[in-house]
Amino acid sequence: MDISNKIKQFKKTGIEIFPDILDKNTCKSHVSELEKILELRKSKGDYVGDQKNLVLYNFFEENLNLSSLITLPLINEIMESLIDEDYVLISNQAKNRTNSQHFNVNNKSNGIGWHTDGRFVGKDQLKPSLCYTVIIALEDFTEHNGSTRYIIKSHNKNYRPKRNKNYDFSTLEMSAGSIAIMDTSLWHTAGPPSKKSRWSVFNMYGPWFVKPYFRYYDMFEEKKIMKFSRLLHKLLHFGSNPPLNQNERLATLKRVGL
Ligand SMILES: O=C(O)CCC(=O)C(=O)O
Ligand SMILES: [Fe+2]
Repeated sequence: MDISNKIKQFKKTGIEIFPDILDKNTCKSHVSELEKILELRKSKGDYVGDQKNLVLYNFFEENLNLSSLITLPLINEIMESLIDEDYVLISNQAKNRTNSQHFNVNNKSNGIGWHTDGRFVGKDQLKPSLCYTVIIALEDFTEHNGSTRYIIKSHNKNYRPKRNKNYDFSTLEMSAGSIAIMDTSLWHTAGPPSKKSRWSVFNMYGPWFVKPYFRYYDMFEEKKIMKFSRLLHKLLHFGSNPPLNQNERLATLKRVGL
């Protein structure tokens, strides 16, 4: 695969698919792990999204094996090229846009209606986009199972779409095991939910100085942190948390070491 050509293409369109990166059995086993985590979180009354949009933030918290979905070598290569080697994870969610039966939750969830995942200062969306969204299809994405809809090249605009307007759109179609990278300025929305399952992972990566959605530093016990790979450690901001004070260190980025 010619990654640099695909990245060039990505910069033009705002979205690019990398087909068949994970094998189907790996996808199936990840889906069954996610289903277990869903049941566990439901039984504890934890946040799991809503009836039409199941959302598991930090899905690797209960099962560190799932962190391989954060640290995939292909994603690493792409992010090092798009950002730099100090890039970090900004957010991560396993999502299933489906009509789920059997339980009743009235939470809020996100990603429904036209939006961007970009960052704004005043009314202007920052350009170039600071962050990139990676979508991993663990099940097929088709036009019949709530696949993400997007507007090609809309990442060049610096304002927000109207959430409920009828725009012409493309549907993100890819088979289980495929990955898409999306510019966070691209206009997109989840498709309408169906009975068919659509487990997937939405990770957002950005430069080291962008705040993560969660305080990973406080989320995990020391024992667990010791088990993190070097890459996961860096991605979860352990190398870029600000020091306690000026006596501990001056540089925010530990690698710089002042
Ligand atoms: O579920 C989807 O297809 C879209 C999700 C999304 O856009 C988001 O979480 O920001
Ligand atoms: Fe989004």
